[in-house]
Amino acid sequence: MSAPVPPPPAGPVPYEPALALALLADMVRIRRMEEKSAELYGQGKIRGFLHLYVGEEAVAAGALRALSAQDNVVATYREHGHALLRGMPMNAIMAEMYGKQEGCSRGRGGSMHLFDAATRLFGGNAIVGGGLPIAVGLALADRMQGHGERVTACFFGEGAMAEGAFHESVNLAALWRLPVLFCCENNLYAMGTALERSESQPDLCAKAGAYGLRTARVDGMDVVATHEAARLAREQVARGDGPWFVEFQTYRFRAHSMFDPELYRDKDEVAQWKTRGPIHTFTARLKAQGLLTEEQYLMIERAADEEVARAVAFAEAGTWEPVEHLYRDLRTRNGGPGAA
Ligand SMILES: Cc1ncc(C[n+]2csc(CCOP(=O)(O)OP(=O)(O)O)c2C)c(N)n1
Ligand SMILES: [Mg+2]
Repeated sequence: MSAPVPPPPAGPVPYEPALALALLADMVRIRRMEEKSAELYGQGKIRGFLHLYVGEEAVAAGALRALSAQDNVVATYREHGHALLRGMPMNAIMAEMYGKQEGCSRGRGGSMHLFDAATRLFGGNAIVGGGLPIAVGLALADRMQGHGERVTACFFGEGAMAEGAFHESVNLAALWRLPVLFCCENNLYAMGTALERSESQPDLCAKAGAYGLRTARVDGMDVVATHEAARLAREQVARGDGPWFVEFQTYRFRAHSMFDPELYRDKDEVAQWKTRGPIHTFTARLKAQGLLTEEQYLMIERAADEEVARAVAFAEAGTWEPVEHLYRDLRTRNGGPGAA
């Protein structure tokens, strides 16, 4: 029951070479880190859950480059790319995925719980829709504390829009005109459930618009489109005009997680979407315009591979948290630290 796949993104890239190459490098860094993560998972080095973003890189790359360093970011369990582009060192991400104490959450969270107060990344969240009320709370706190210019960008899958948390969150955000940029990563599936099997209103902008949010729908495989949409929406949110909802229409090229036989979609559909891949289509456009040479592309890839190799070495050399730390961070009933 799959819908026709649109043609690949094309056309001139309206950017100076520096921005164009930075967007490309952002996507390549995510792709290479995640391809390595999949390999490490196969070797049993990374365990637990692992949800890859392969195919969706143009969303994080375009949107995050539209934010200021002071903005808040809230993401899902498919958040390695968001963490990386937000500025979390790849070493800390890889060590966290290994479960080593040098990871950003001391190895206690793993892949789904990347968190970094320094770069204002408020997770990573294993709960579908769990980030939405957190984003609204952050935006409300900013309003109350007088951080008028700050925007909270909240990334979530289209599957979260069938959750109660979505309705409660967008309702309050719209009612109180809070500075939230709702970024829906619509990859058409929530695990094995296609959008039209779970949504009575499959037009997601209409659904968000019903709460009074301003909305935009954009090709999530085209990093120019994602960047432009996010930039315009962020500007308006920062002006105090209330929340925006941007639907990024994207596709994941790999399984939902590492345990998914993918029985719910045709191989043909996946192959067709791969022709829309955000990295190779953007590369071809840049080359056609004379903004990128093959040599430059290879340098970007090599730099990403070297960064990945360093991160893996860092994680390998990392250490396990000692067992005496078992009660660290636990709170007792009276609110004090747990007995060690
Ligand atoms: C509250 C809740 N319900 C169910 C799950 C199990 N679950 C994990 S991922 C997922 C699919 C979510 O799909 P979507 O929001 O579209 O994000 P995507 O994985 O496609 O990026 C589900 C149902 C969960 N983690 N949390
Ligand atoms: Mg989805």
